[in-house]
Amino acid sequence: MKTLLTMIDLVAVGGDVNDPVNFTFFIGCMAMMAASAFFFLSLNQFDKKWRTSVLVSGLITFIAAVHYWYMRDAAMAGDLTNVTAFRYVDWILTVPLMCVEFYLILKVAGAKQSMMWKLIGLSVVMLVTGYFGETMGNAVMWGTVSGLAYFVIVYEIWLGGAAKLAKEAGGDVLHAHKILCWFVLVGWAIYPIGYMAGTTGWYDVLPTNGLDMNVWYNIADAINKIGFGLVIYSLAVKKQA
Ligand SMILES: *C/C=C(C)/C=C/C=C(C)/C=C/C1=C(C)CCCC1(C)C
Repeated sequence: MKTLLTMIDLVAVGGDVNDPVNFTFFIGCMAMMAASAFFFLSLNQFDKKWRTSVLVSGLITFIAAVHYWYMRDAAMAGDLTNVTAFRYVDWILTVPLMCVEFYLILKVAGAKQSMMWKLIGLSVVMLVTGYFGETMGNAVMWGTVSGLAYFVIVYEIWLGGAAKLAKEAGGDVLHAHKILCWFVLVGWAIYPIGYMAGTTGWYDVLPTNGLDMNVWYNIADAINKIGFGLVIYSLAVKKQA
C-alpha cells in the first residue's frame, strides 16, 4: 500500500496524495476508465436490443471518467469551486442516462417515453436544487427540495408506474429492476449524507470536519455508476444466453 501510494505520488505531482480527497479522485478516475473499457469492449457479444443498454452503461462511466480527470486536477490544485462545477455537469449528464436505463430495460413490458421523461425531469430538479444549495447558500432549504424530488423518484421506481411494468415483465427483468431500485434507495442515499457533511445549517447532524463531502461523493459514484452498469451488463448476458 505504501509503495502504491508513493508511485501514485510520483504521477500526481503537486497535491498531497495521502489526502483522502485526492486519493479517491485518483482511484475513481481509474475505476471509471476501466469500467468504460470493459463495457465498450463487451458490446460485440450482444445483439441490437441489449447493445444499447450496455452502451449506455459505458457512456455513464466514460462521461464520469472524463469529469474525474478534471476534478482530480482541480482538487489537487485546491480549487473546490471548479470541482463542484465539474461534479454537477457530470451528474446532470449521467443521472438522466440512468433514468434512460430504467426505461430501456422496461421497454419489453411496454414502458412509455413519458415515464422516462418523468424520471429525467425529477432528476434534473433534484440536481439543480442541490447545485443551488452548494453554491448559493440556504443549503437546508435547497437540500429539502432536492430530497423531495429524490423521494418521488424512489416512489416511482419502487411503487409507481415503473414498478408495475417491472412486475409485468417478470423474470430476469424484474430481478434486475429490483437491484437497480436498491441502488437508488441505498446507494443514492450516500449523496445527501455527503451534502450534509459539506454544507452548513444542519445543526451538526454530521461533523463537517470529518470526511470531506467529495470523499462521500466519490465513493457513492463508484458504487452507483459501476454497480448500476454491471447489473445491466449481467441482465444482457442472461438474456443473450
Ligand atoms: C452518477 C451520479 C449519481 C447517481 C448522482 C446522484 C446524486 C444524488 C442522488 C444527489 C442527491 C441530493 C439530494 C437527495 C439532496 C441534497 C443534494 C443532492 C444533490 C446531493
